[in-house]
Order: sequence, then C-alpha cells, then structure tokens
Amino acid sequence: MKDKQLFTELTAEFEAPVTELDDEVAATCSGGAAIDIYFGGPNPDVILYDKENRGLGDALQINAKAFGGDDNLDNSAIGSGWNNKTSSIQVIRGNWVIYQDSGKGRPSKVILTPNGGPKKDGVYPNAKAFGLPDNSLTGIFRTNV
Ligand SMILES: [Ca+2]
Repeated sequence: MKDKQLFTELTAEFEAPVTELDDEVAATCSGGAAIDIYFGGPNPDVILYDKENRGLGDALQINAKAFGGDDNLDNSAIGSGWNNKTSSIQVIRGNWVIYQDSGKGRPSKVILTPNGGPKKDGVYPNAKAFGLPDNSLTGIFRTNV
C-alpha cells in the first residue's frame, strides 16, 4: 500500500494525468512517460551510477513493477537530471532494457539481469558492459516480475 501511495503522489505531479494500469495493460503500452516506477527507495531493484565501476558520486535507486519504467528520466519527478548521465549499473532484481533515446528509441542490445555483466553478478561496470555509449542512457523499463 505504501508503494501505491507513493506512486499516486508521483503521478499527481505530472501535467497529464496518468491512469493507474495493471501489468497486462501496461505491457501493451509502448513508450511515453513514466509508468509504475519509483525512485529513491531503500531496497532498489536497480541502481544507476554517474561514475564507472559504481564509483562515488550520484546514484539513482529505482524500483519498478513488471513492464514499468520511464522513457525519459529527465521528465521524472525525482529521477530528473538522469538523462545522459549513467556510466555504470547494478541490477539486483528483475530484467531490464535500457534506451538511448526517449520514446524507447535505440535500445541496448544487452538485456540487464541480476546474473549479467562481466562477472555474472548483475554489475555492469561501464557503458560497454551495458551496451550503450557512455552518458547516453535516457530510458529504462523492467521486462519481467
Ligand atoms: Ca556519467
């Protein structure tokens, strides 16, 4: 319930009202805005880092429901400022697809998973590992539960 309340608070800040979608409906949507995604929680599913190798610096903690995500992190209420910034990623839960452009443009060919990355530990220490140019990640979506 707490997550649902947070989602309601977040979506209330968007210019266009966002109707709450169940996972099946959300899965049929393509691109556009943030859906079922939360930022800054204490138990993140995935973490984006400004620096390579999860170095000290800004980090964005993300949780998302299946098929939830954000097609332009700069438009997020809390995730703003994260377009074209990510240089390393850690996946704790779920499978994720990342995009270079808003509207789900230019997806990475690498699907990010908790067992992925060079050491099979979910850590993608640099842009080459997650399959986009450095500082180019704009959107991220979860592809499963
Ligand atoms: Ca960076």
